[in-house]
Amino acid sequence: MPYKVGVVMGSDSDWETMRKAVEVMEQLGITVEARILSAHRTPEAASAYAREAAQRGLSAIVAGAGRAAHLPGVLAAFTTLPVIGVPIGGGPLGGTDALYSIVQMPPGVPVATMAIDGALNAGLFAAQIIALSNEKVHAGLTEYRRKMAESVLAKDAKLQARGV
Ligand code: RP5
Repeated sequence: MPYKVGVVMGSDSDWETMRKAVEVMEQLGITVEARILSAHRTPEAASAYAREAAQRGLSAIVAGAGRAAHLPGVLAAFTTLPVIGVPIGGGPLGGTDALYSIVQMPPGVPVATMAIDGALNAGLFAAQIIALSNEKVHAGLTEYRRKMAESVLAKDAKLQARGV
């Protein structure tokens, strides 16, 4: 599979959330690499990762961070690859700090910001980018949607049979 996505998180404590992005992309047959890089504590390693990402063959970067979550924006500053940001919940402000830090990028350097703890959607969004030029991933996403609809309809059928 020629397409590779980088999943970067600010701390190992972000993994339980970010693993959802990794898992859904792997289910769709996308090669994923995961890294722990901090915008504040390892700024040089984080910027080097973003600078080298395109030439290393990455198609997109999913970046999750909590609190003063500058990681997605810093990565976006060093690459023109699409960067998808995941605000990690928790902490005294419940993740709204991370959400605002990630979503309010200045004009010219976008980060596609997901919901707080929205790592699953981040993985799916990266897959949708790859699906533009990869029929296998496109077919996998179509099947994912079909199964999702099927499961909602099955729940509805159960409710209808049981009554309210
Ligand atoms: C942790 O601090 C987070 O969940 C997170 O990702 C991180 C932010 O890292 P720095 O870039 O501030 O080091 O508590």
